[in-house]
Amino acid sequence: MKIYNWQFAPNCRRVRMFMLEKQLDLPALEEVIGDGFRLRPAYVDKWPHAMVPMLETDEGVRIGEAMAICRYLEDVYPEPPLMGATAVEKGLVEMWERRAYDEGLIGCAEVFRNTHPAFVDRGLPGSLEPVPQIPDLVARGHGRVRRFFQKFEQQLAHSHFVAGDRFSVADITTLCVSDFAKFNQIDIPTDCPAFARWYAEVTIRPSAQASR
Ligand SMILES: N[C@@H](CCC(=O)N[C@@H](CS)C(=O)NCC(=O)O)C(=O)O
Repeated sequence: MKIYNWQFAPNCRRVRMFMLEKQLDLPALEEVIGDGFRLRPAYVDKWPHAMVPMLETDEGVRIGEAMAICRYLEDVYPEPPLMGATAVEKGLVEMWERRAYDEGLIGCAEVFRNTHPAFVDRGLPGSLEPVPQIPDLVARGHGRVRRFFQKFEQQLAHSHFVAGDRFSVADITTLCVSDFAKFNQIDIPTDCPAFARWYAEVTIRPSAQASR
């Protein structure tokens, strides 16, 4: 098994942290970022979706999309379950993971991709043609991330982990969002004490440290 990786990228970290929580040794990681934070042409030729992460099985099957990769790994390595053990848990984990991604990670990506000078013509990932930055999306991204923190604060005020009593992939995505927000100079808001309690606990997990 091999994973095509960009060490900085939050979506790649989601997969690395997932594997580390499963106590799996990370497989071969091929770093596919070249000059100017651009994917190497050889990788784009191989994977025209032009995004990471991508997992390649020993049989040569290629799976993109972080959660699709995690789903595959969960089936092959079921213990410990990170996507829910019961039907209800599975539904709740998927709901919270999706919210963390849509509302948190995409909000941060709006800020990052529409401000960083290396992404001037790369407002969206995965496009082989230029996509200009849109400055108005920066304020929209900030609003999205603010609402993400507020929503997750309400959840974490009465739930130990994001999707309930058990650590799950929803916590992994939420941690990756939190650190991506920090990279964009967006801290956990001071009126989110439950989120800060959760972050302090999850960020010291060995998987969180080793996946950085
Ligand atoms: N929906 C995809 C998103 C993947 C994605 O956006 N990957 C970014 C890195 S975090 C990427 O490949 N960027 C390449 C680029 O900017 O050229 C997933 O969940 O895996």
